[in-house]
Amino acid sequence: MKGIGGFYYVKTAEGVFQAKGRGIFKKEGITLMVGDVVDIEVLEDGDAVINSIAPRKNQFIRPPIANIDRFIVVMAATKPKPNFAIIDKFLIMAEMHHIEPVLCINKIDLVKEKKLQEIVDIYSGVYPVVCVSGASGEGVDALKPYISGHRVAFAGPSGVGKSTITNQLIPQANMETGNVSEKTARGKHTTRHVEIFEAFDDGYVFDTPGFTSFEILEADEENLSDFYPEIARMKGQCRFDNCRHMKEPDCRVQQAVEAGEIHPLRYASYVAAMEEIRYRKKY
Ligand SMILES: Nc1nc2c(ncn2[C@@H]2O[C@H](COP(=O)(O)OP(=O)(O)O)[C@@H](O)[C@H]2O)c(=O)[nH]1
Ligand SMILES: [Mg+2]
Ligand SMILES: [Zn+2]
Repeated sequence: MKGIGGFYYVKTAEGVFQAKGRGIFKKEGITLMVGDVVDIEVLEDGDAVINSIAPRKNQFIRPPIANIDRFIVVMAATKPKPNFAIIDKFLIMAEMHHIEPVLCINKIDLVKEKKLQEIVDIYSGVYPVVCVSGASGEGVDALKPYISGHRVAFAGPSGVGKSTITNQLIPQANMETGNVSEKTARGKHTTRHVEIFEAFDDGYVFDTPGFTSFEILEADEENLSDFYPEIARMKGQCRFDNCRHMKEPDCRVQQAVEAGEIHPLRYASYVAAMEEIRYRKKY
């Protein structure tokens, strides 16, 4: 549940135990992470020793957490203006780590219905989309089913309202909100630890400032399309087996864009990511 000062707090059916990792973990360079599923042995004094760590579904270094199974990718309808390239990178990151994403469009109080619908339309055929106002709390209940029974992390650019929404859903999380710049936030939180909160209905939410950035896109030319569900669906339907859906003839994906089956902005995001990968390879 939490790691602080060399101690780990392990939740069990019999309550929470304060535990230390076995010495061997350190020797072997194994770091325990919040989110880990572990075996413990309770000692006479009531403390415990962590004997083993179950294989992880996924793990992240920054923040250091393991076993996320859902991302709530938050964007703002405006303020800041949507950056679709960045949103799509969070979605790609989710796909790569076998994390189910939900897209949450926040600050709906600041835009007209039509403008909101335009954003929803980009993603609605691909991912669940939930529209909320973290400020007023409108719509946030619709996120609850995506948290129940899951290990959830919020992801998205800074300033979009991740902390505000978390506080609406889990008041005890008490996240800092507002214009805390990265730097002051870090200065204030030099002793800040990572923690996971019990939400409701066996749901857990990682208390992190949120994934605001991502590791460099780890995708490559061959697998990029696997991380766009609407493109992945068309696998094997192009003329060439190794079609990258860029300028190849008889490409099912390019046809789908023209026919309006794939949203042009999502395709543009795919093309931009592919170009980034190719550029990286060259230099
Ligand atoms: N108008 C409006 N402002 C919001 C909403 N949600 C959050 N904010 C404001 O947006 C700013 C950034 O929110 P915060 O939760 O700190 O964003 P984070 O960086 O993603 O955690 C704060 O000033 C919030 O008060 C919303 O639904 N509507
Ligand atoms: Mg925040
Ligand atoms: Zn193709």
